Amino acid sequence: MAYYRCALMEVETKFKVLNEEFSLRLDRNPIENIKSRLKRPISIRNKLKKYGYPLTMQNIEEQLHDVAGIRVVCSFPSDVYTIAEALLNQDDVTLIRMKDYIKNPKPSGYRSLHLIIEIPIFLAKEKRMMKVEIQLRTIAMDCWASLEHQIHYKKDFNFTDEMASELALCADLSAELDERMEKLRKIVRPVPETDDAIKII
Ligand code: 0O2
Repeated sequence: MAYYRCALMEVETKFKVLNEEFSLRLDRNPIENIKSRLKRPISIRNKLKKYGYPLTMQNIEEQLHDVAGIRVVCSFPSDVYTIAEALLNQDDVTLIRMKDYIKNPKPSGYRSLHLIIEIPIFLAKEKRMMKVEIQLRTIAMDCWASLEHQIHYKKDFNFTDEMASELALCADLSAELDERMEKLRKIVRPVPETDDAIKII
């Protein structure tokens, strides 16, 4: 777990550096907040069991991608892609998997950009490659996901179709909020020409 903690420190620093740089260039903070967490031992055990793997160090490293997780909450949808691309352009970051639940939301309405990356951590006598799961989302996406997590996700309650539709409708409202706020941002703070180099994925 100490190695995963080191990997979280590395990735968190990368995001803080990017936020610092972009806030100078854009005159606003593209990252609202960053939260990191290590998967609890009981959740590690349960997930391996669910996939049918015995609890071994090798299986934890090879079969689980989310032992170390970071959630990056951005201001606007375009910030999510700008920050993700800037991270993935770094030469010590290897993309293992990307799932774009913003372009393709889950049936529940869940939206976020998920990346699994591998980065090196440098110890006294060795270099280890570590996997980290990153969830990037906007404030509106985070608001929906946090509330849905409390009332529905993995909860042992028989949700009716009507209740699920209501949650999906709330997700649509949060997507509309993102869209409208982004439109306003573009009017008030158009991206400076010097930022043309920042391509959207
Ligand atoms: P928790 O409680 O947040 O830790 P894998 O993780 O690779 O085995 P999969 O299907 O590839 O499985 O993962 P997925 O669905 O791409 O992403 C998993 C994580 O995304 C979840 O972690 C949640 O944090 C978040 N997530 C996915 N779907 C939903 C959703 O419908 N609602 C909410 N609120 N969050 C979601 P955990 O470990 O499942 O849960």
